[in-house]
Order: sequence, then structure tokens, then C-alpha cells
Amino acid sequence: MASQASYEALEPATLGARLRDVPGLAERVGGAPETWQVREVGDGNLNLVFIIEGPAGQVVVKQALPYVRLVGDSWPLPLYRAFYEFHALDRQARRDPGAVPEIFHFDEAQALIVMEYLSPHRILRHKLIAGERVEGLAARIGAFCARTAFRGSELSMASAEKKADVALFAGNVEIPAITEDLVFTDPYYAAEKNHHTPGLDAVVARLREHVALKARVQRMLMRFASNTETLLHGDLHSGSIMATADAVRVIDPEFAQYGPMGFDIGMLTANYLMSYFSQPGHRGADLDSYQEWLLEVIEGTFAAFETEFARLWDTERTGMLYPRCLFEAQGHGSAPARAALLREVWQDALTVCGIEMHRRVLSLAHNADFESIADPALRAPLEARNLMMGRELILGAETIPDAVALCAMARRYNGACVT
Ligand code: SR1
Ligand code: MG
Repeated sequence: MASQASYEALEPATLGARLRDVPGLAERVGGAPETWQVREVGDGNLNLVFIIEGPAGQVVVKQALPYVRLVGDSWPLPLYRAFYEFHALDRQARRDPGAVPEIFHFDEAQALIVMEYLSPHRILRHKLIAGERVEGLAARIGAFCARTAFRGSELSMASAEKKADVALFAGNVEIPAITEDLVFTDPYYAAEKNHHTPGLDAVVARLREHVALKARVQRMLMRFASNTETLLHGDLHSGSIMATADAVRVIDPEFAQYGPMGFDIGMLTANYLMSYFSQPGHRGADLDSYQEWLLEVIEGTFAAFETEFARLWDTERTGMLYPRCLFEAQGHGSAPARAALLREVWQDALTVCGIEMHRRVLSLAHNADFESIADPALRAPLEARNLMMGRELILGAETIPDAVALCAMARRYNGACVT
């Protein structure tokens, strides 16, 4: 990795001058750099995000800050996360063409990526809060999860290439550490950065007193930290997806690391479920039909994941895992082996799902689905349903047969009064 000694955070007023020599940028934006319109639009927890607009077009510039934006410079964070984000985007673009924004330029010293401006896409989380539907969402993201999981593993990759990539991404220590703490650990004790809605104290105490629950979460953390099945997006929630009414892209893989195949789809499912549970705070007469659509998205995402994974299993199983010489070449079908593997992926996904449902309500970085419900008296019982369903997912992952049963469970908690 190159030195970042010359790093300087970008500012709208000087951005044109600083980026004027980026190859191809002036042609893409058009006009003189001094005339470019620059807006800072980042609303995430970590980075600066600018839109540059000129007569010929628009681009996005994302730059890492040397600290956590959400907290400030009291929490330093390495600039090298831009390096991993760039490499993750590169791999995702190859493994699932069209899924991520096109990259135009990467400057490692300045920790910045110049990329395609997605328009009229909006952050999926905002669309779900507004009650908007996205046609094809489940199929697109289910396929993305399957393609990145399969093609980033030794089911598909040559071992030497995959092991070299594991070594590359192993250099990323501090970013996974955020997930290890904020997602897997902090929700389960009174950590300093935590906060939760008043009115949840009794439910929170029930979770934190549950020793078997904490042990299950820590077992999942051990798998997250030490299992290198595939290259994960690492932060696949509804804020990492941009969509129109019928087109979908995945953004922001700066948390990319090698880990268990069920992690991304499990985290995403949690964010759909949190959208589902929060809807009484956002919808009126269309509440029931919109909540049912969200459950259809969950079922459809897992269905698309399994279908695409099976297709890749049959057509692209070229790595050292589950080789054809052991199965098809012996006249033995490999479908049962695939089903057993997918069963483990499913159980990991459910466990991660439950944990993510906890951390977004109890840890540092909450989500707008619940947070935008201003009245804590309305918010708390909805969050309580979400917390208790998360608990059942973690404790009973192996008892839930499929996504239909998962959605039936969500309907049960949605009508429940949890205290
Ligand atoms: C301090 S970073 C908090 C959260 O923001 C990111 O989007 C990740 O989800 C992380 O856990
Ligand atoms: Mg992000």
C-alpha cells in the first residue's frame, strides 16, 4: 500500500482545482473545473461524498476521512479503507457485472474514488421509509449475493488466487474491528457508545442476561473473524443499495473482508425486517400491503440466492471444493452436498440477521427506519418486537426451515405486544 502522507480532505471550493488532472474527468464532467458545481452529500457514518456536476455530466467522489465521521476525530480510522473499497468494487464488478457503480479513478494517497453518479437512484432505506416499491429488487440482490459468494470462494476460484486475496484483505484490521465490536459485542452489555429508546429497558435486560444467547453470538463472531469462505460486502444493508423503481445497484463495500457466505444476505434480511417492523410508524391505510411486499422481498431474495447458487454450482464449479472428480465423475449427484452447504449458509444468515436486528437498536449506529419515528412511545414497542424476533433467530436458527417460516415468524411478532 502506498504512503498517504500527502493526504488532505477535500472541500467543495477547491475540489475542482485538486481533481482537474484526473485522467478523463474533465471530459466526463465538461467545462472548466473552476465552474464545476460541487455538493457534499454524504450522510453515512464514515466518509465524505461529493457530487461534481458540469455541462457534460456528473460524477461522485468518495473520500475517506481519517476518523469516524459519525463520532469525530476522537475515533481515528485508517484511510486505507478506500484501498479495500476500491479492490472490493473491482471484484464485485467482475463477479456480478452491472451490480456496482463504475469506477473512473482511484487515488490511494488521497483515499478517494471517483465513480459513476447513479441517477435517478436513491438510497433504498429512504425509499422503504417512504413506502416505495422496487420491481426486481429480490431477484437482483439475491443474484448479487449468490454470485459474489460463489465466485469469491474456492468453489470457483483457483486456490492460489483466493489465498492471495485473503492475504490482501487480511491487512484490513480496524474496519472489521468496528463490526466485531459494534455488531457482535456492544449490544450485549452496557458499552459506552450504546444508546436505546427509553421504554426498552426490560427487553434489553432480558437479552443481556441471556448467557446462552451471548455465547451463540460469540460463536458467530468467531466464524465471522476466522472463516474465509468468500469475500463479503461486509455492510450490506438498505443504506448500501441504491434503486429506482426498477433498477438496483450495490454501493459502499468498504467493510469488505473474507468471511462466512451467509453474512451479507443475513445482514440484509435484518434490514428488511427492521423496515417491516418499523412500518406502523410510517404508513397509513397501505400498511398491511406494504409490509407483505417487504416479506415477499425477503422470500424472493433467498429464492433468487438459491437458484443462482445452484446454477453456478452446476456451471462454474472449477475450484478445489466439491470437485466433480468426487461427485459427477463417480456417477454421484452433488445436489445433496450443495443442499447441506446451503443449509449451513442459511443458518449463518439467520444468526447474523438476529444479531444485526439487535445492534441497530442497541449499539452506536442506529437506522433511520426506527430513528425517524419521532415519538419514543410509538417507536419502543416496534423496536421491542424486532429485538425479540432477533433473539429467537439467534437461539433457534437451526429450527427455522426456510424463508416462508421466517416470514411467518415476522408476522407473529408484528402482532405481538412485547414487554
Ligand atoms: C462507526 S461506523 C458505524 C456503522 O456504519 C457503517 O455503515 C457500518 O454499518 C458500521 O457498523
Ligand atoms: Mg456504508
